[in-house]
Amino acid sequence: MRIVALAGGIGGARFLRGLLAAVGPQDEITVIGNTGDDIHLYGLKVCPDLDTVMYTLGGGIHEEQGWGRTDETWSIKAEMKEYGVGPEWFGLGDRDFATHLVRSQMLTAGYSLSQVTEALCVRWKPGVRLLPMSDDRVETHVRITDEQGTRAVHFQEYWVRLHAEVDAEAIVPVGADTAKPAPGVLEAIAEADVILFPPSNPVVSIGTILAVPGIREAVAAAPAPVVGLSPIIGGAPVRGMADKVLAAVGVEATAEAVALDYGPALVDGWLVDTVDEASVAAVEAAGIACRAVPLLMTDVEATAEMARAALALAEQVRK
Ligand code: FO1
Repeated sequence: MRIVALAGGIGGARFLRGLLAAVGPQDEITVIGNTGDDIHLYGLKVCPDLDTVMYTLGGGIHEEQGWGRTDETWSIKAEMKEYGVGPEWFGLGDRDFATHLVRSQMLTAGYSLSQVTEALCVRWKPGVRLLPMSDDRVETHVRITDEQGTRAVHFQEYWVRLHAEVDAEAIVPVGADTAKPAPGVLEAIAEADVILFPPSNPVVSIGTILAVPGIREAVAAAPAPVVGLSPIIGGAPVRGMADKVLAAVGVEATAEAVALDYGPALVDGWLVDTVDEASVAAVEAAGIACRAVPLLMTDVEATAEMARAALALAEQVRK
């Protein structure tokens, strides 16, 4: 079976680990990763979501943190601080730096981000084909108003420095409107047997991938069933601050509202957590098949069970 999953960072990566445990060796998984969180620092290109997927599936992730490398050291960051060079709020460790150096060196030499990602995966062997959503630069910016007035900040500044404590007034994936899907993205979607939306952020992760012209259309037109898993449980994000960015796009932070926002033109099936069982009828009434199953990714086996439920629902809604 050919499975395509659209994925953001921590939530997406943890779901994919469960998916890999749920499928067999004959199944092929293509992951289309969000690159809207990418940030350029010290002349280096940092791709947090691609790296989180790569490290998580490749066994190099810092498990408790969910991002960055295990057994990390921080000499470079300390040295930068001595030079008075920031940003201090963004934690790039020494081991992680190596990834950004290799990536940036290859990009400067003329390789595309998809080629670089493939090369990095030779080391990490994530067990999936990891494709960036686009080789073109896309950067999510967030409009906020604070004591400095109304301005746009990079998504990482909003998320990491400001902890999403200021209201997000607008979320703009800068560059997405002219970006092209990376090679292989549209083909993978068209040829998939199942398309999954993991419990990633519906606005800044899945939403940004869908904002690349052609991707939303390809998913909607794909013959494969599309099944999503709610990132919202009991009215709150499982992790992260998805509710803050959902408010910016006028969507309530409920499992039902997120399903309806994707809509029946895009998703055929939707999984909510058992605590949200009461929303199943409303989602089904909107034309999306819905089931309530445990959606807490407490360990790999619990996550594999979620993946099995998503694949089973896909079979039930197969056109
Ligand atoms: N998240 C944080 O909360 N603080 C950090 O300092 C931080 C640094 C960082 C460096 C590399 C990387 O790949 C991820 C990093 N993250 C950090 C995670 C990241 O900000 C977000 O969780 C994702 O972009 C959202 O998917």
